Amino acid sequence: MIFGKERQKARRYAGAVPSPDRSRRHHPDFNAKETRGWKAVEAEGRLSVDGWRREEKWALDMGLPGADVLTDKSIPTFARGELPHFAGINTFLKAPYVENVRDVGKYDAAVLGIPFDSGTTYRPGTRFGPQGIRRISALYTPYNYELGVDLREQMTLCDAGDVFTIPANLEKSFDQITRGVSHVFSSGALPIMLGGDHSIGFPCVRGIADCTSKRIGIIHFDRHIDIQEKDLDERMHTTPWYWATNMPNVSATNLVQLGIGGWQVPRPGVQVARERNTNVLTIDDIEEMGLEKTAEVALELAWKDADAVYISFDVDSIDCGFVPGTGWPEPGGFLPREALKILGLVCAEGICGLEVVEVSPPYDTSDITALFGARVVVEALGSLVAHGKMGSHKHLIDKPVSF
Ligand SMILES: [Mn+2]
Repeated sequence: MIFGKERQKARRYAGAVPSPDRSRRHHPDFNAKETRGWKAVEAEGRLSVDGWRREEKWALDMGLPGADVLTDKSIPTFARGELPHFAGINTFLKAPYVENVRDVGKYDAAVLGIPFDSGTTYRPGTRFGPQGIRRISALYTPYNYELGVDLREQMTLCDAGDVFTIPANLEKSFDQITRGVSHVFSSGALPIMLGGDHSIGFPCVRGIADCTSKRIGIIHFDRHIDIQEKDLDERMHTTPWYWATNMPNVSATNLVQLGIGGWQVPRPGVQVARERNTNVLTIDDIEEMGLEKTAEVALELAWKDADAVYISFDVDSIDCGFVPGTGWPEPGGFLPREALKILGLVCAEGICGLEVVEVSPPYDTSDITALFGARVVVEALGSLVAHGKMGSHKHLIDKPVSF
């Protein structure tokens, strides 16, 4: 440690003054406190590169070796795998497309699109959500710096494609969605759903709840309460939790609703939340409590006498300045980094499924809403991997379905 005048002097020559023990430090303050930034640099060195090398080898095999003039001999003639980010046929994160959906259980997690917007009560367009999220997910590498995880090295992910929804019929679509989610969940792969409007919350949770006798809690990020019985005479995107919490193993007292508030919360939904005793935290509650405490409280309530937790992430929980491409934009929600922080913390305990809903590419600007949707998925996967919880849902499957 250096103090007083010596420290001042060292500061002036920061960058030129090697630290006593760690010569790569750029600033003497790094010696006093190990920064997360540096810890992450070190953590990368402990990650395997085997999956990456395997992918390069596969790419050369599938895409033919590149032209002789190239010095990088890992580049194929036809783009295969991660690179270049602007090329290729997009699945989510360029994960393998599982054409035969019976093979989905060979993977730790499976992304499935639910292109459905017939439950919208204002702006439509979320039927293009899965395509929008997949396309912009090509920006991402499978590696996260702060977490020190590499999904390609530490888990297997596939893209099962989209559920065949029926645009003119909510009920037929719900049954199709439940069947698709049940199939994936029963296979052992963790189901990750790309919506779609929020009406899919009910059939998605039902798809999991049908395959288990265990009890499921829900952590719900939203500006809207989404628990009225009907809207416009149908089970629209304002209603999923009314129907989900009617199921015997999905209790409303394990429903934790984060970020609810503003001028778009229908009173019929508030009445049901009160009757059923759900757990609602506003943005002000969360700000006062802090992000860590919020996650702690959410976990405590969602897991109380429950065996698993499902995450439902509505992108409109974020301040509408960050998510223009959504069905019911509302100012005053989360900052993106706040919601991502809470999401990572709650996923650290393990989840039985995740949905990201209400991404509407036709209303989006520069793909930023779709990008945030993709980020929600990778953030959840990263947290599961970092905390050793990938696969923790498998013990729940005691009533698997087969079609
Ligand atoms: Mn919403």
